[in-house]
Amino acid sequence: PTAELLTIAQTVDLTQPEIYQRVQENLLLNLSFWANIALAGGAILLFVYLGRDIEDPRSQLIFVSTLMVPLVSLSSYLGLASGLTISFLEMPSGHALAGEAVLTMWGRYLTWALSTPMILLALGLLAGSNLTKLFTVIVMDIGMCITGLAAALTTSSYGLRWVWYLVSCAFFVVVLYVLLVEWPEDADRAGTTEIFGTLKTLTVVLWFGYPIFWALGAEGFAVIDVATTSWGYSLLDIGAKYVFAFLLLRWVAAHEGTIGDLTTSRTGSAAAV
Ligand code: RET
Repeated sequence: PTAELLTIAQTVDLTQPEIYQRVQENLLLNLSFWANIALAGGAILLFVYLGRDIEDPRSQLIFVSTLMVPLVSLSSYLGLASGLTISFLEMPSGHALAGEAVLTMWGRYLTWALSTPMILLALGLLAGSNLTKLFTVIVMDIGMCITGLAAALTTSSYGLRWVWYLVSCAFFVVVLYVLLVEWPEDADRAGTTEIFGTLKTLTVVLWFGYPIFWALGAEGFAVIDVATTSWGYSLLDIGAKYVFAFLLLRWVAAHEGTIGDLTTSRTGSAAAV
């Protein structure tokens, strides 16, 4: 059978060993999981090394938060590689693959709810955000991931899959607003404009790729196959997590003082945490 057929089944009642077997047989898909597991392992070691001498508590918090990203990622991809967080779901009528059981990597959407808030916490601390904005951006982001999960798991109605998708997009708009409008002003005051600007652009551009892949992949219009979609997400992950984290941590390690000053000079900011 071709790689495409391995991601489509006659029945949704596949056991975990059967799902695992199919992942094993789809070399491209399996490779996208293990490449990311290896990358996460390497990143964890590198980040611990980069952060070894940081003493300022706020800078340490940025480090811990950023370190959580590869830790969550490793667990997320392990869930997929083992077949634990993959299901075959029968697509509702109206969908391009209606009536067929399609491999759905729902573990991705679940673990984004844990990894993306860490990225935003680190960015917000860098920008000198207050607690209100931090809270807002993080809960909206979790809302985006969970409703994205709901979109992927809904099998009762094709239309409702897209309703969930739109709800998720609405949460995403709030995240974008804070990133593009609120935090740049805070970063100006905090003296972190340049690095914040770079990371903001990287984040906004790459994060847009996720809803696009969702819409084009098997969850949405099914114009690209499951393995290609999976590689798409994996490549976006590399930029949105690892390039992001590396640039951030390298900067923080070199400018601990700038972050530390925020703690003492700006009362009422998230420095309180
Ligand atoms: C979904 C589908 C529904 C609409 C929207 C989405 C956005 C997802 C995003 C994910 C970002 C993930 C990252 C992971 C790194 O660990 C859920 C795909 C708006 C923006 C950065």
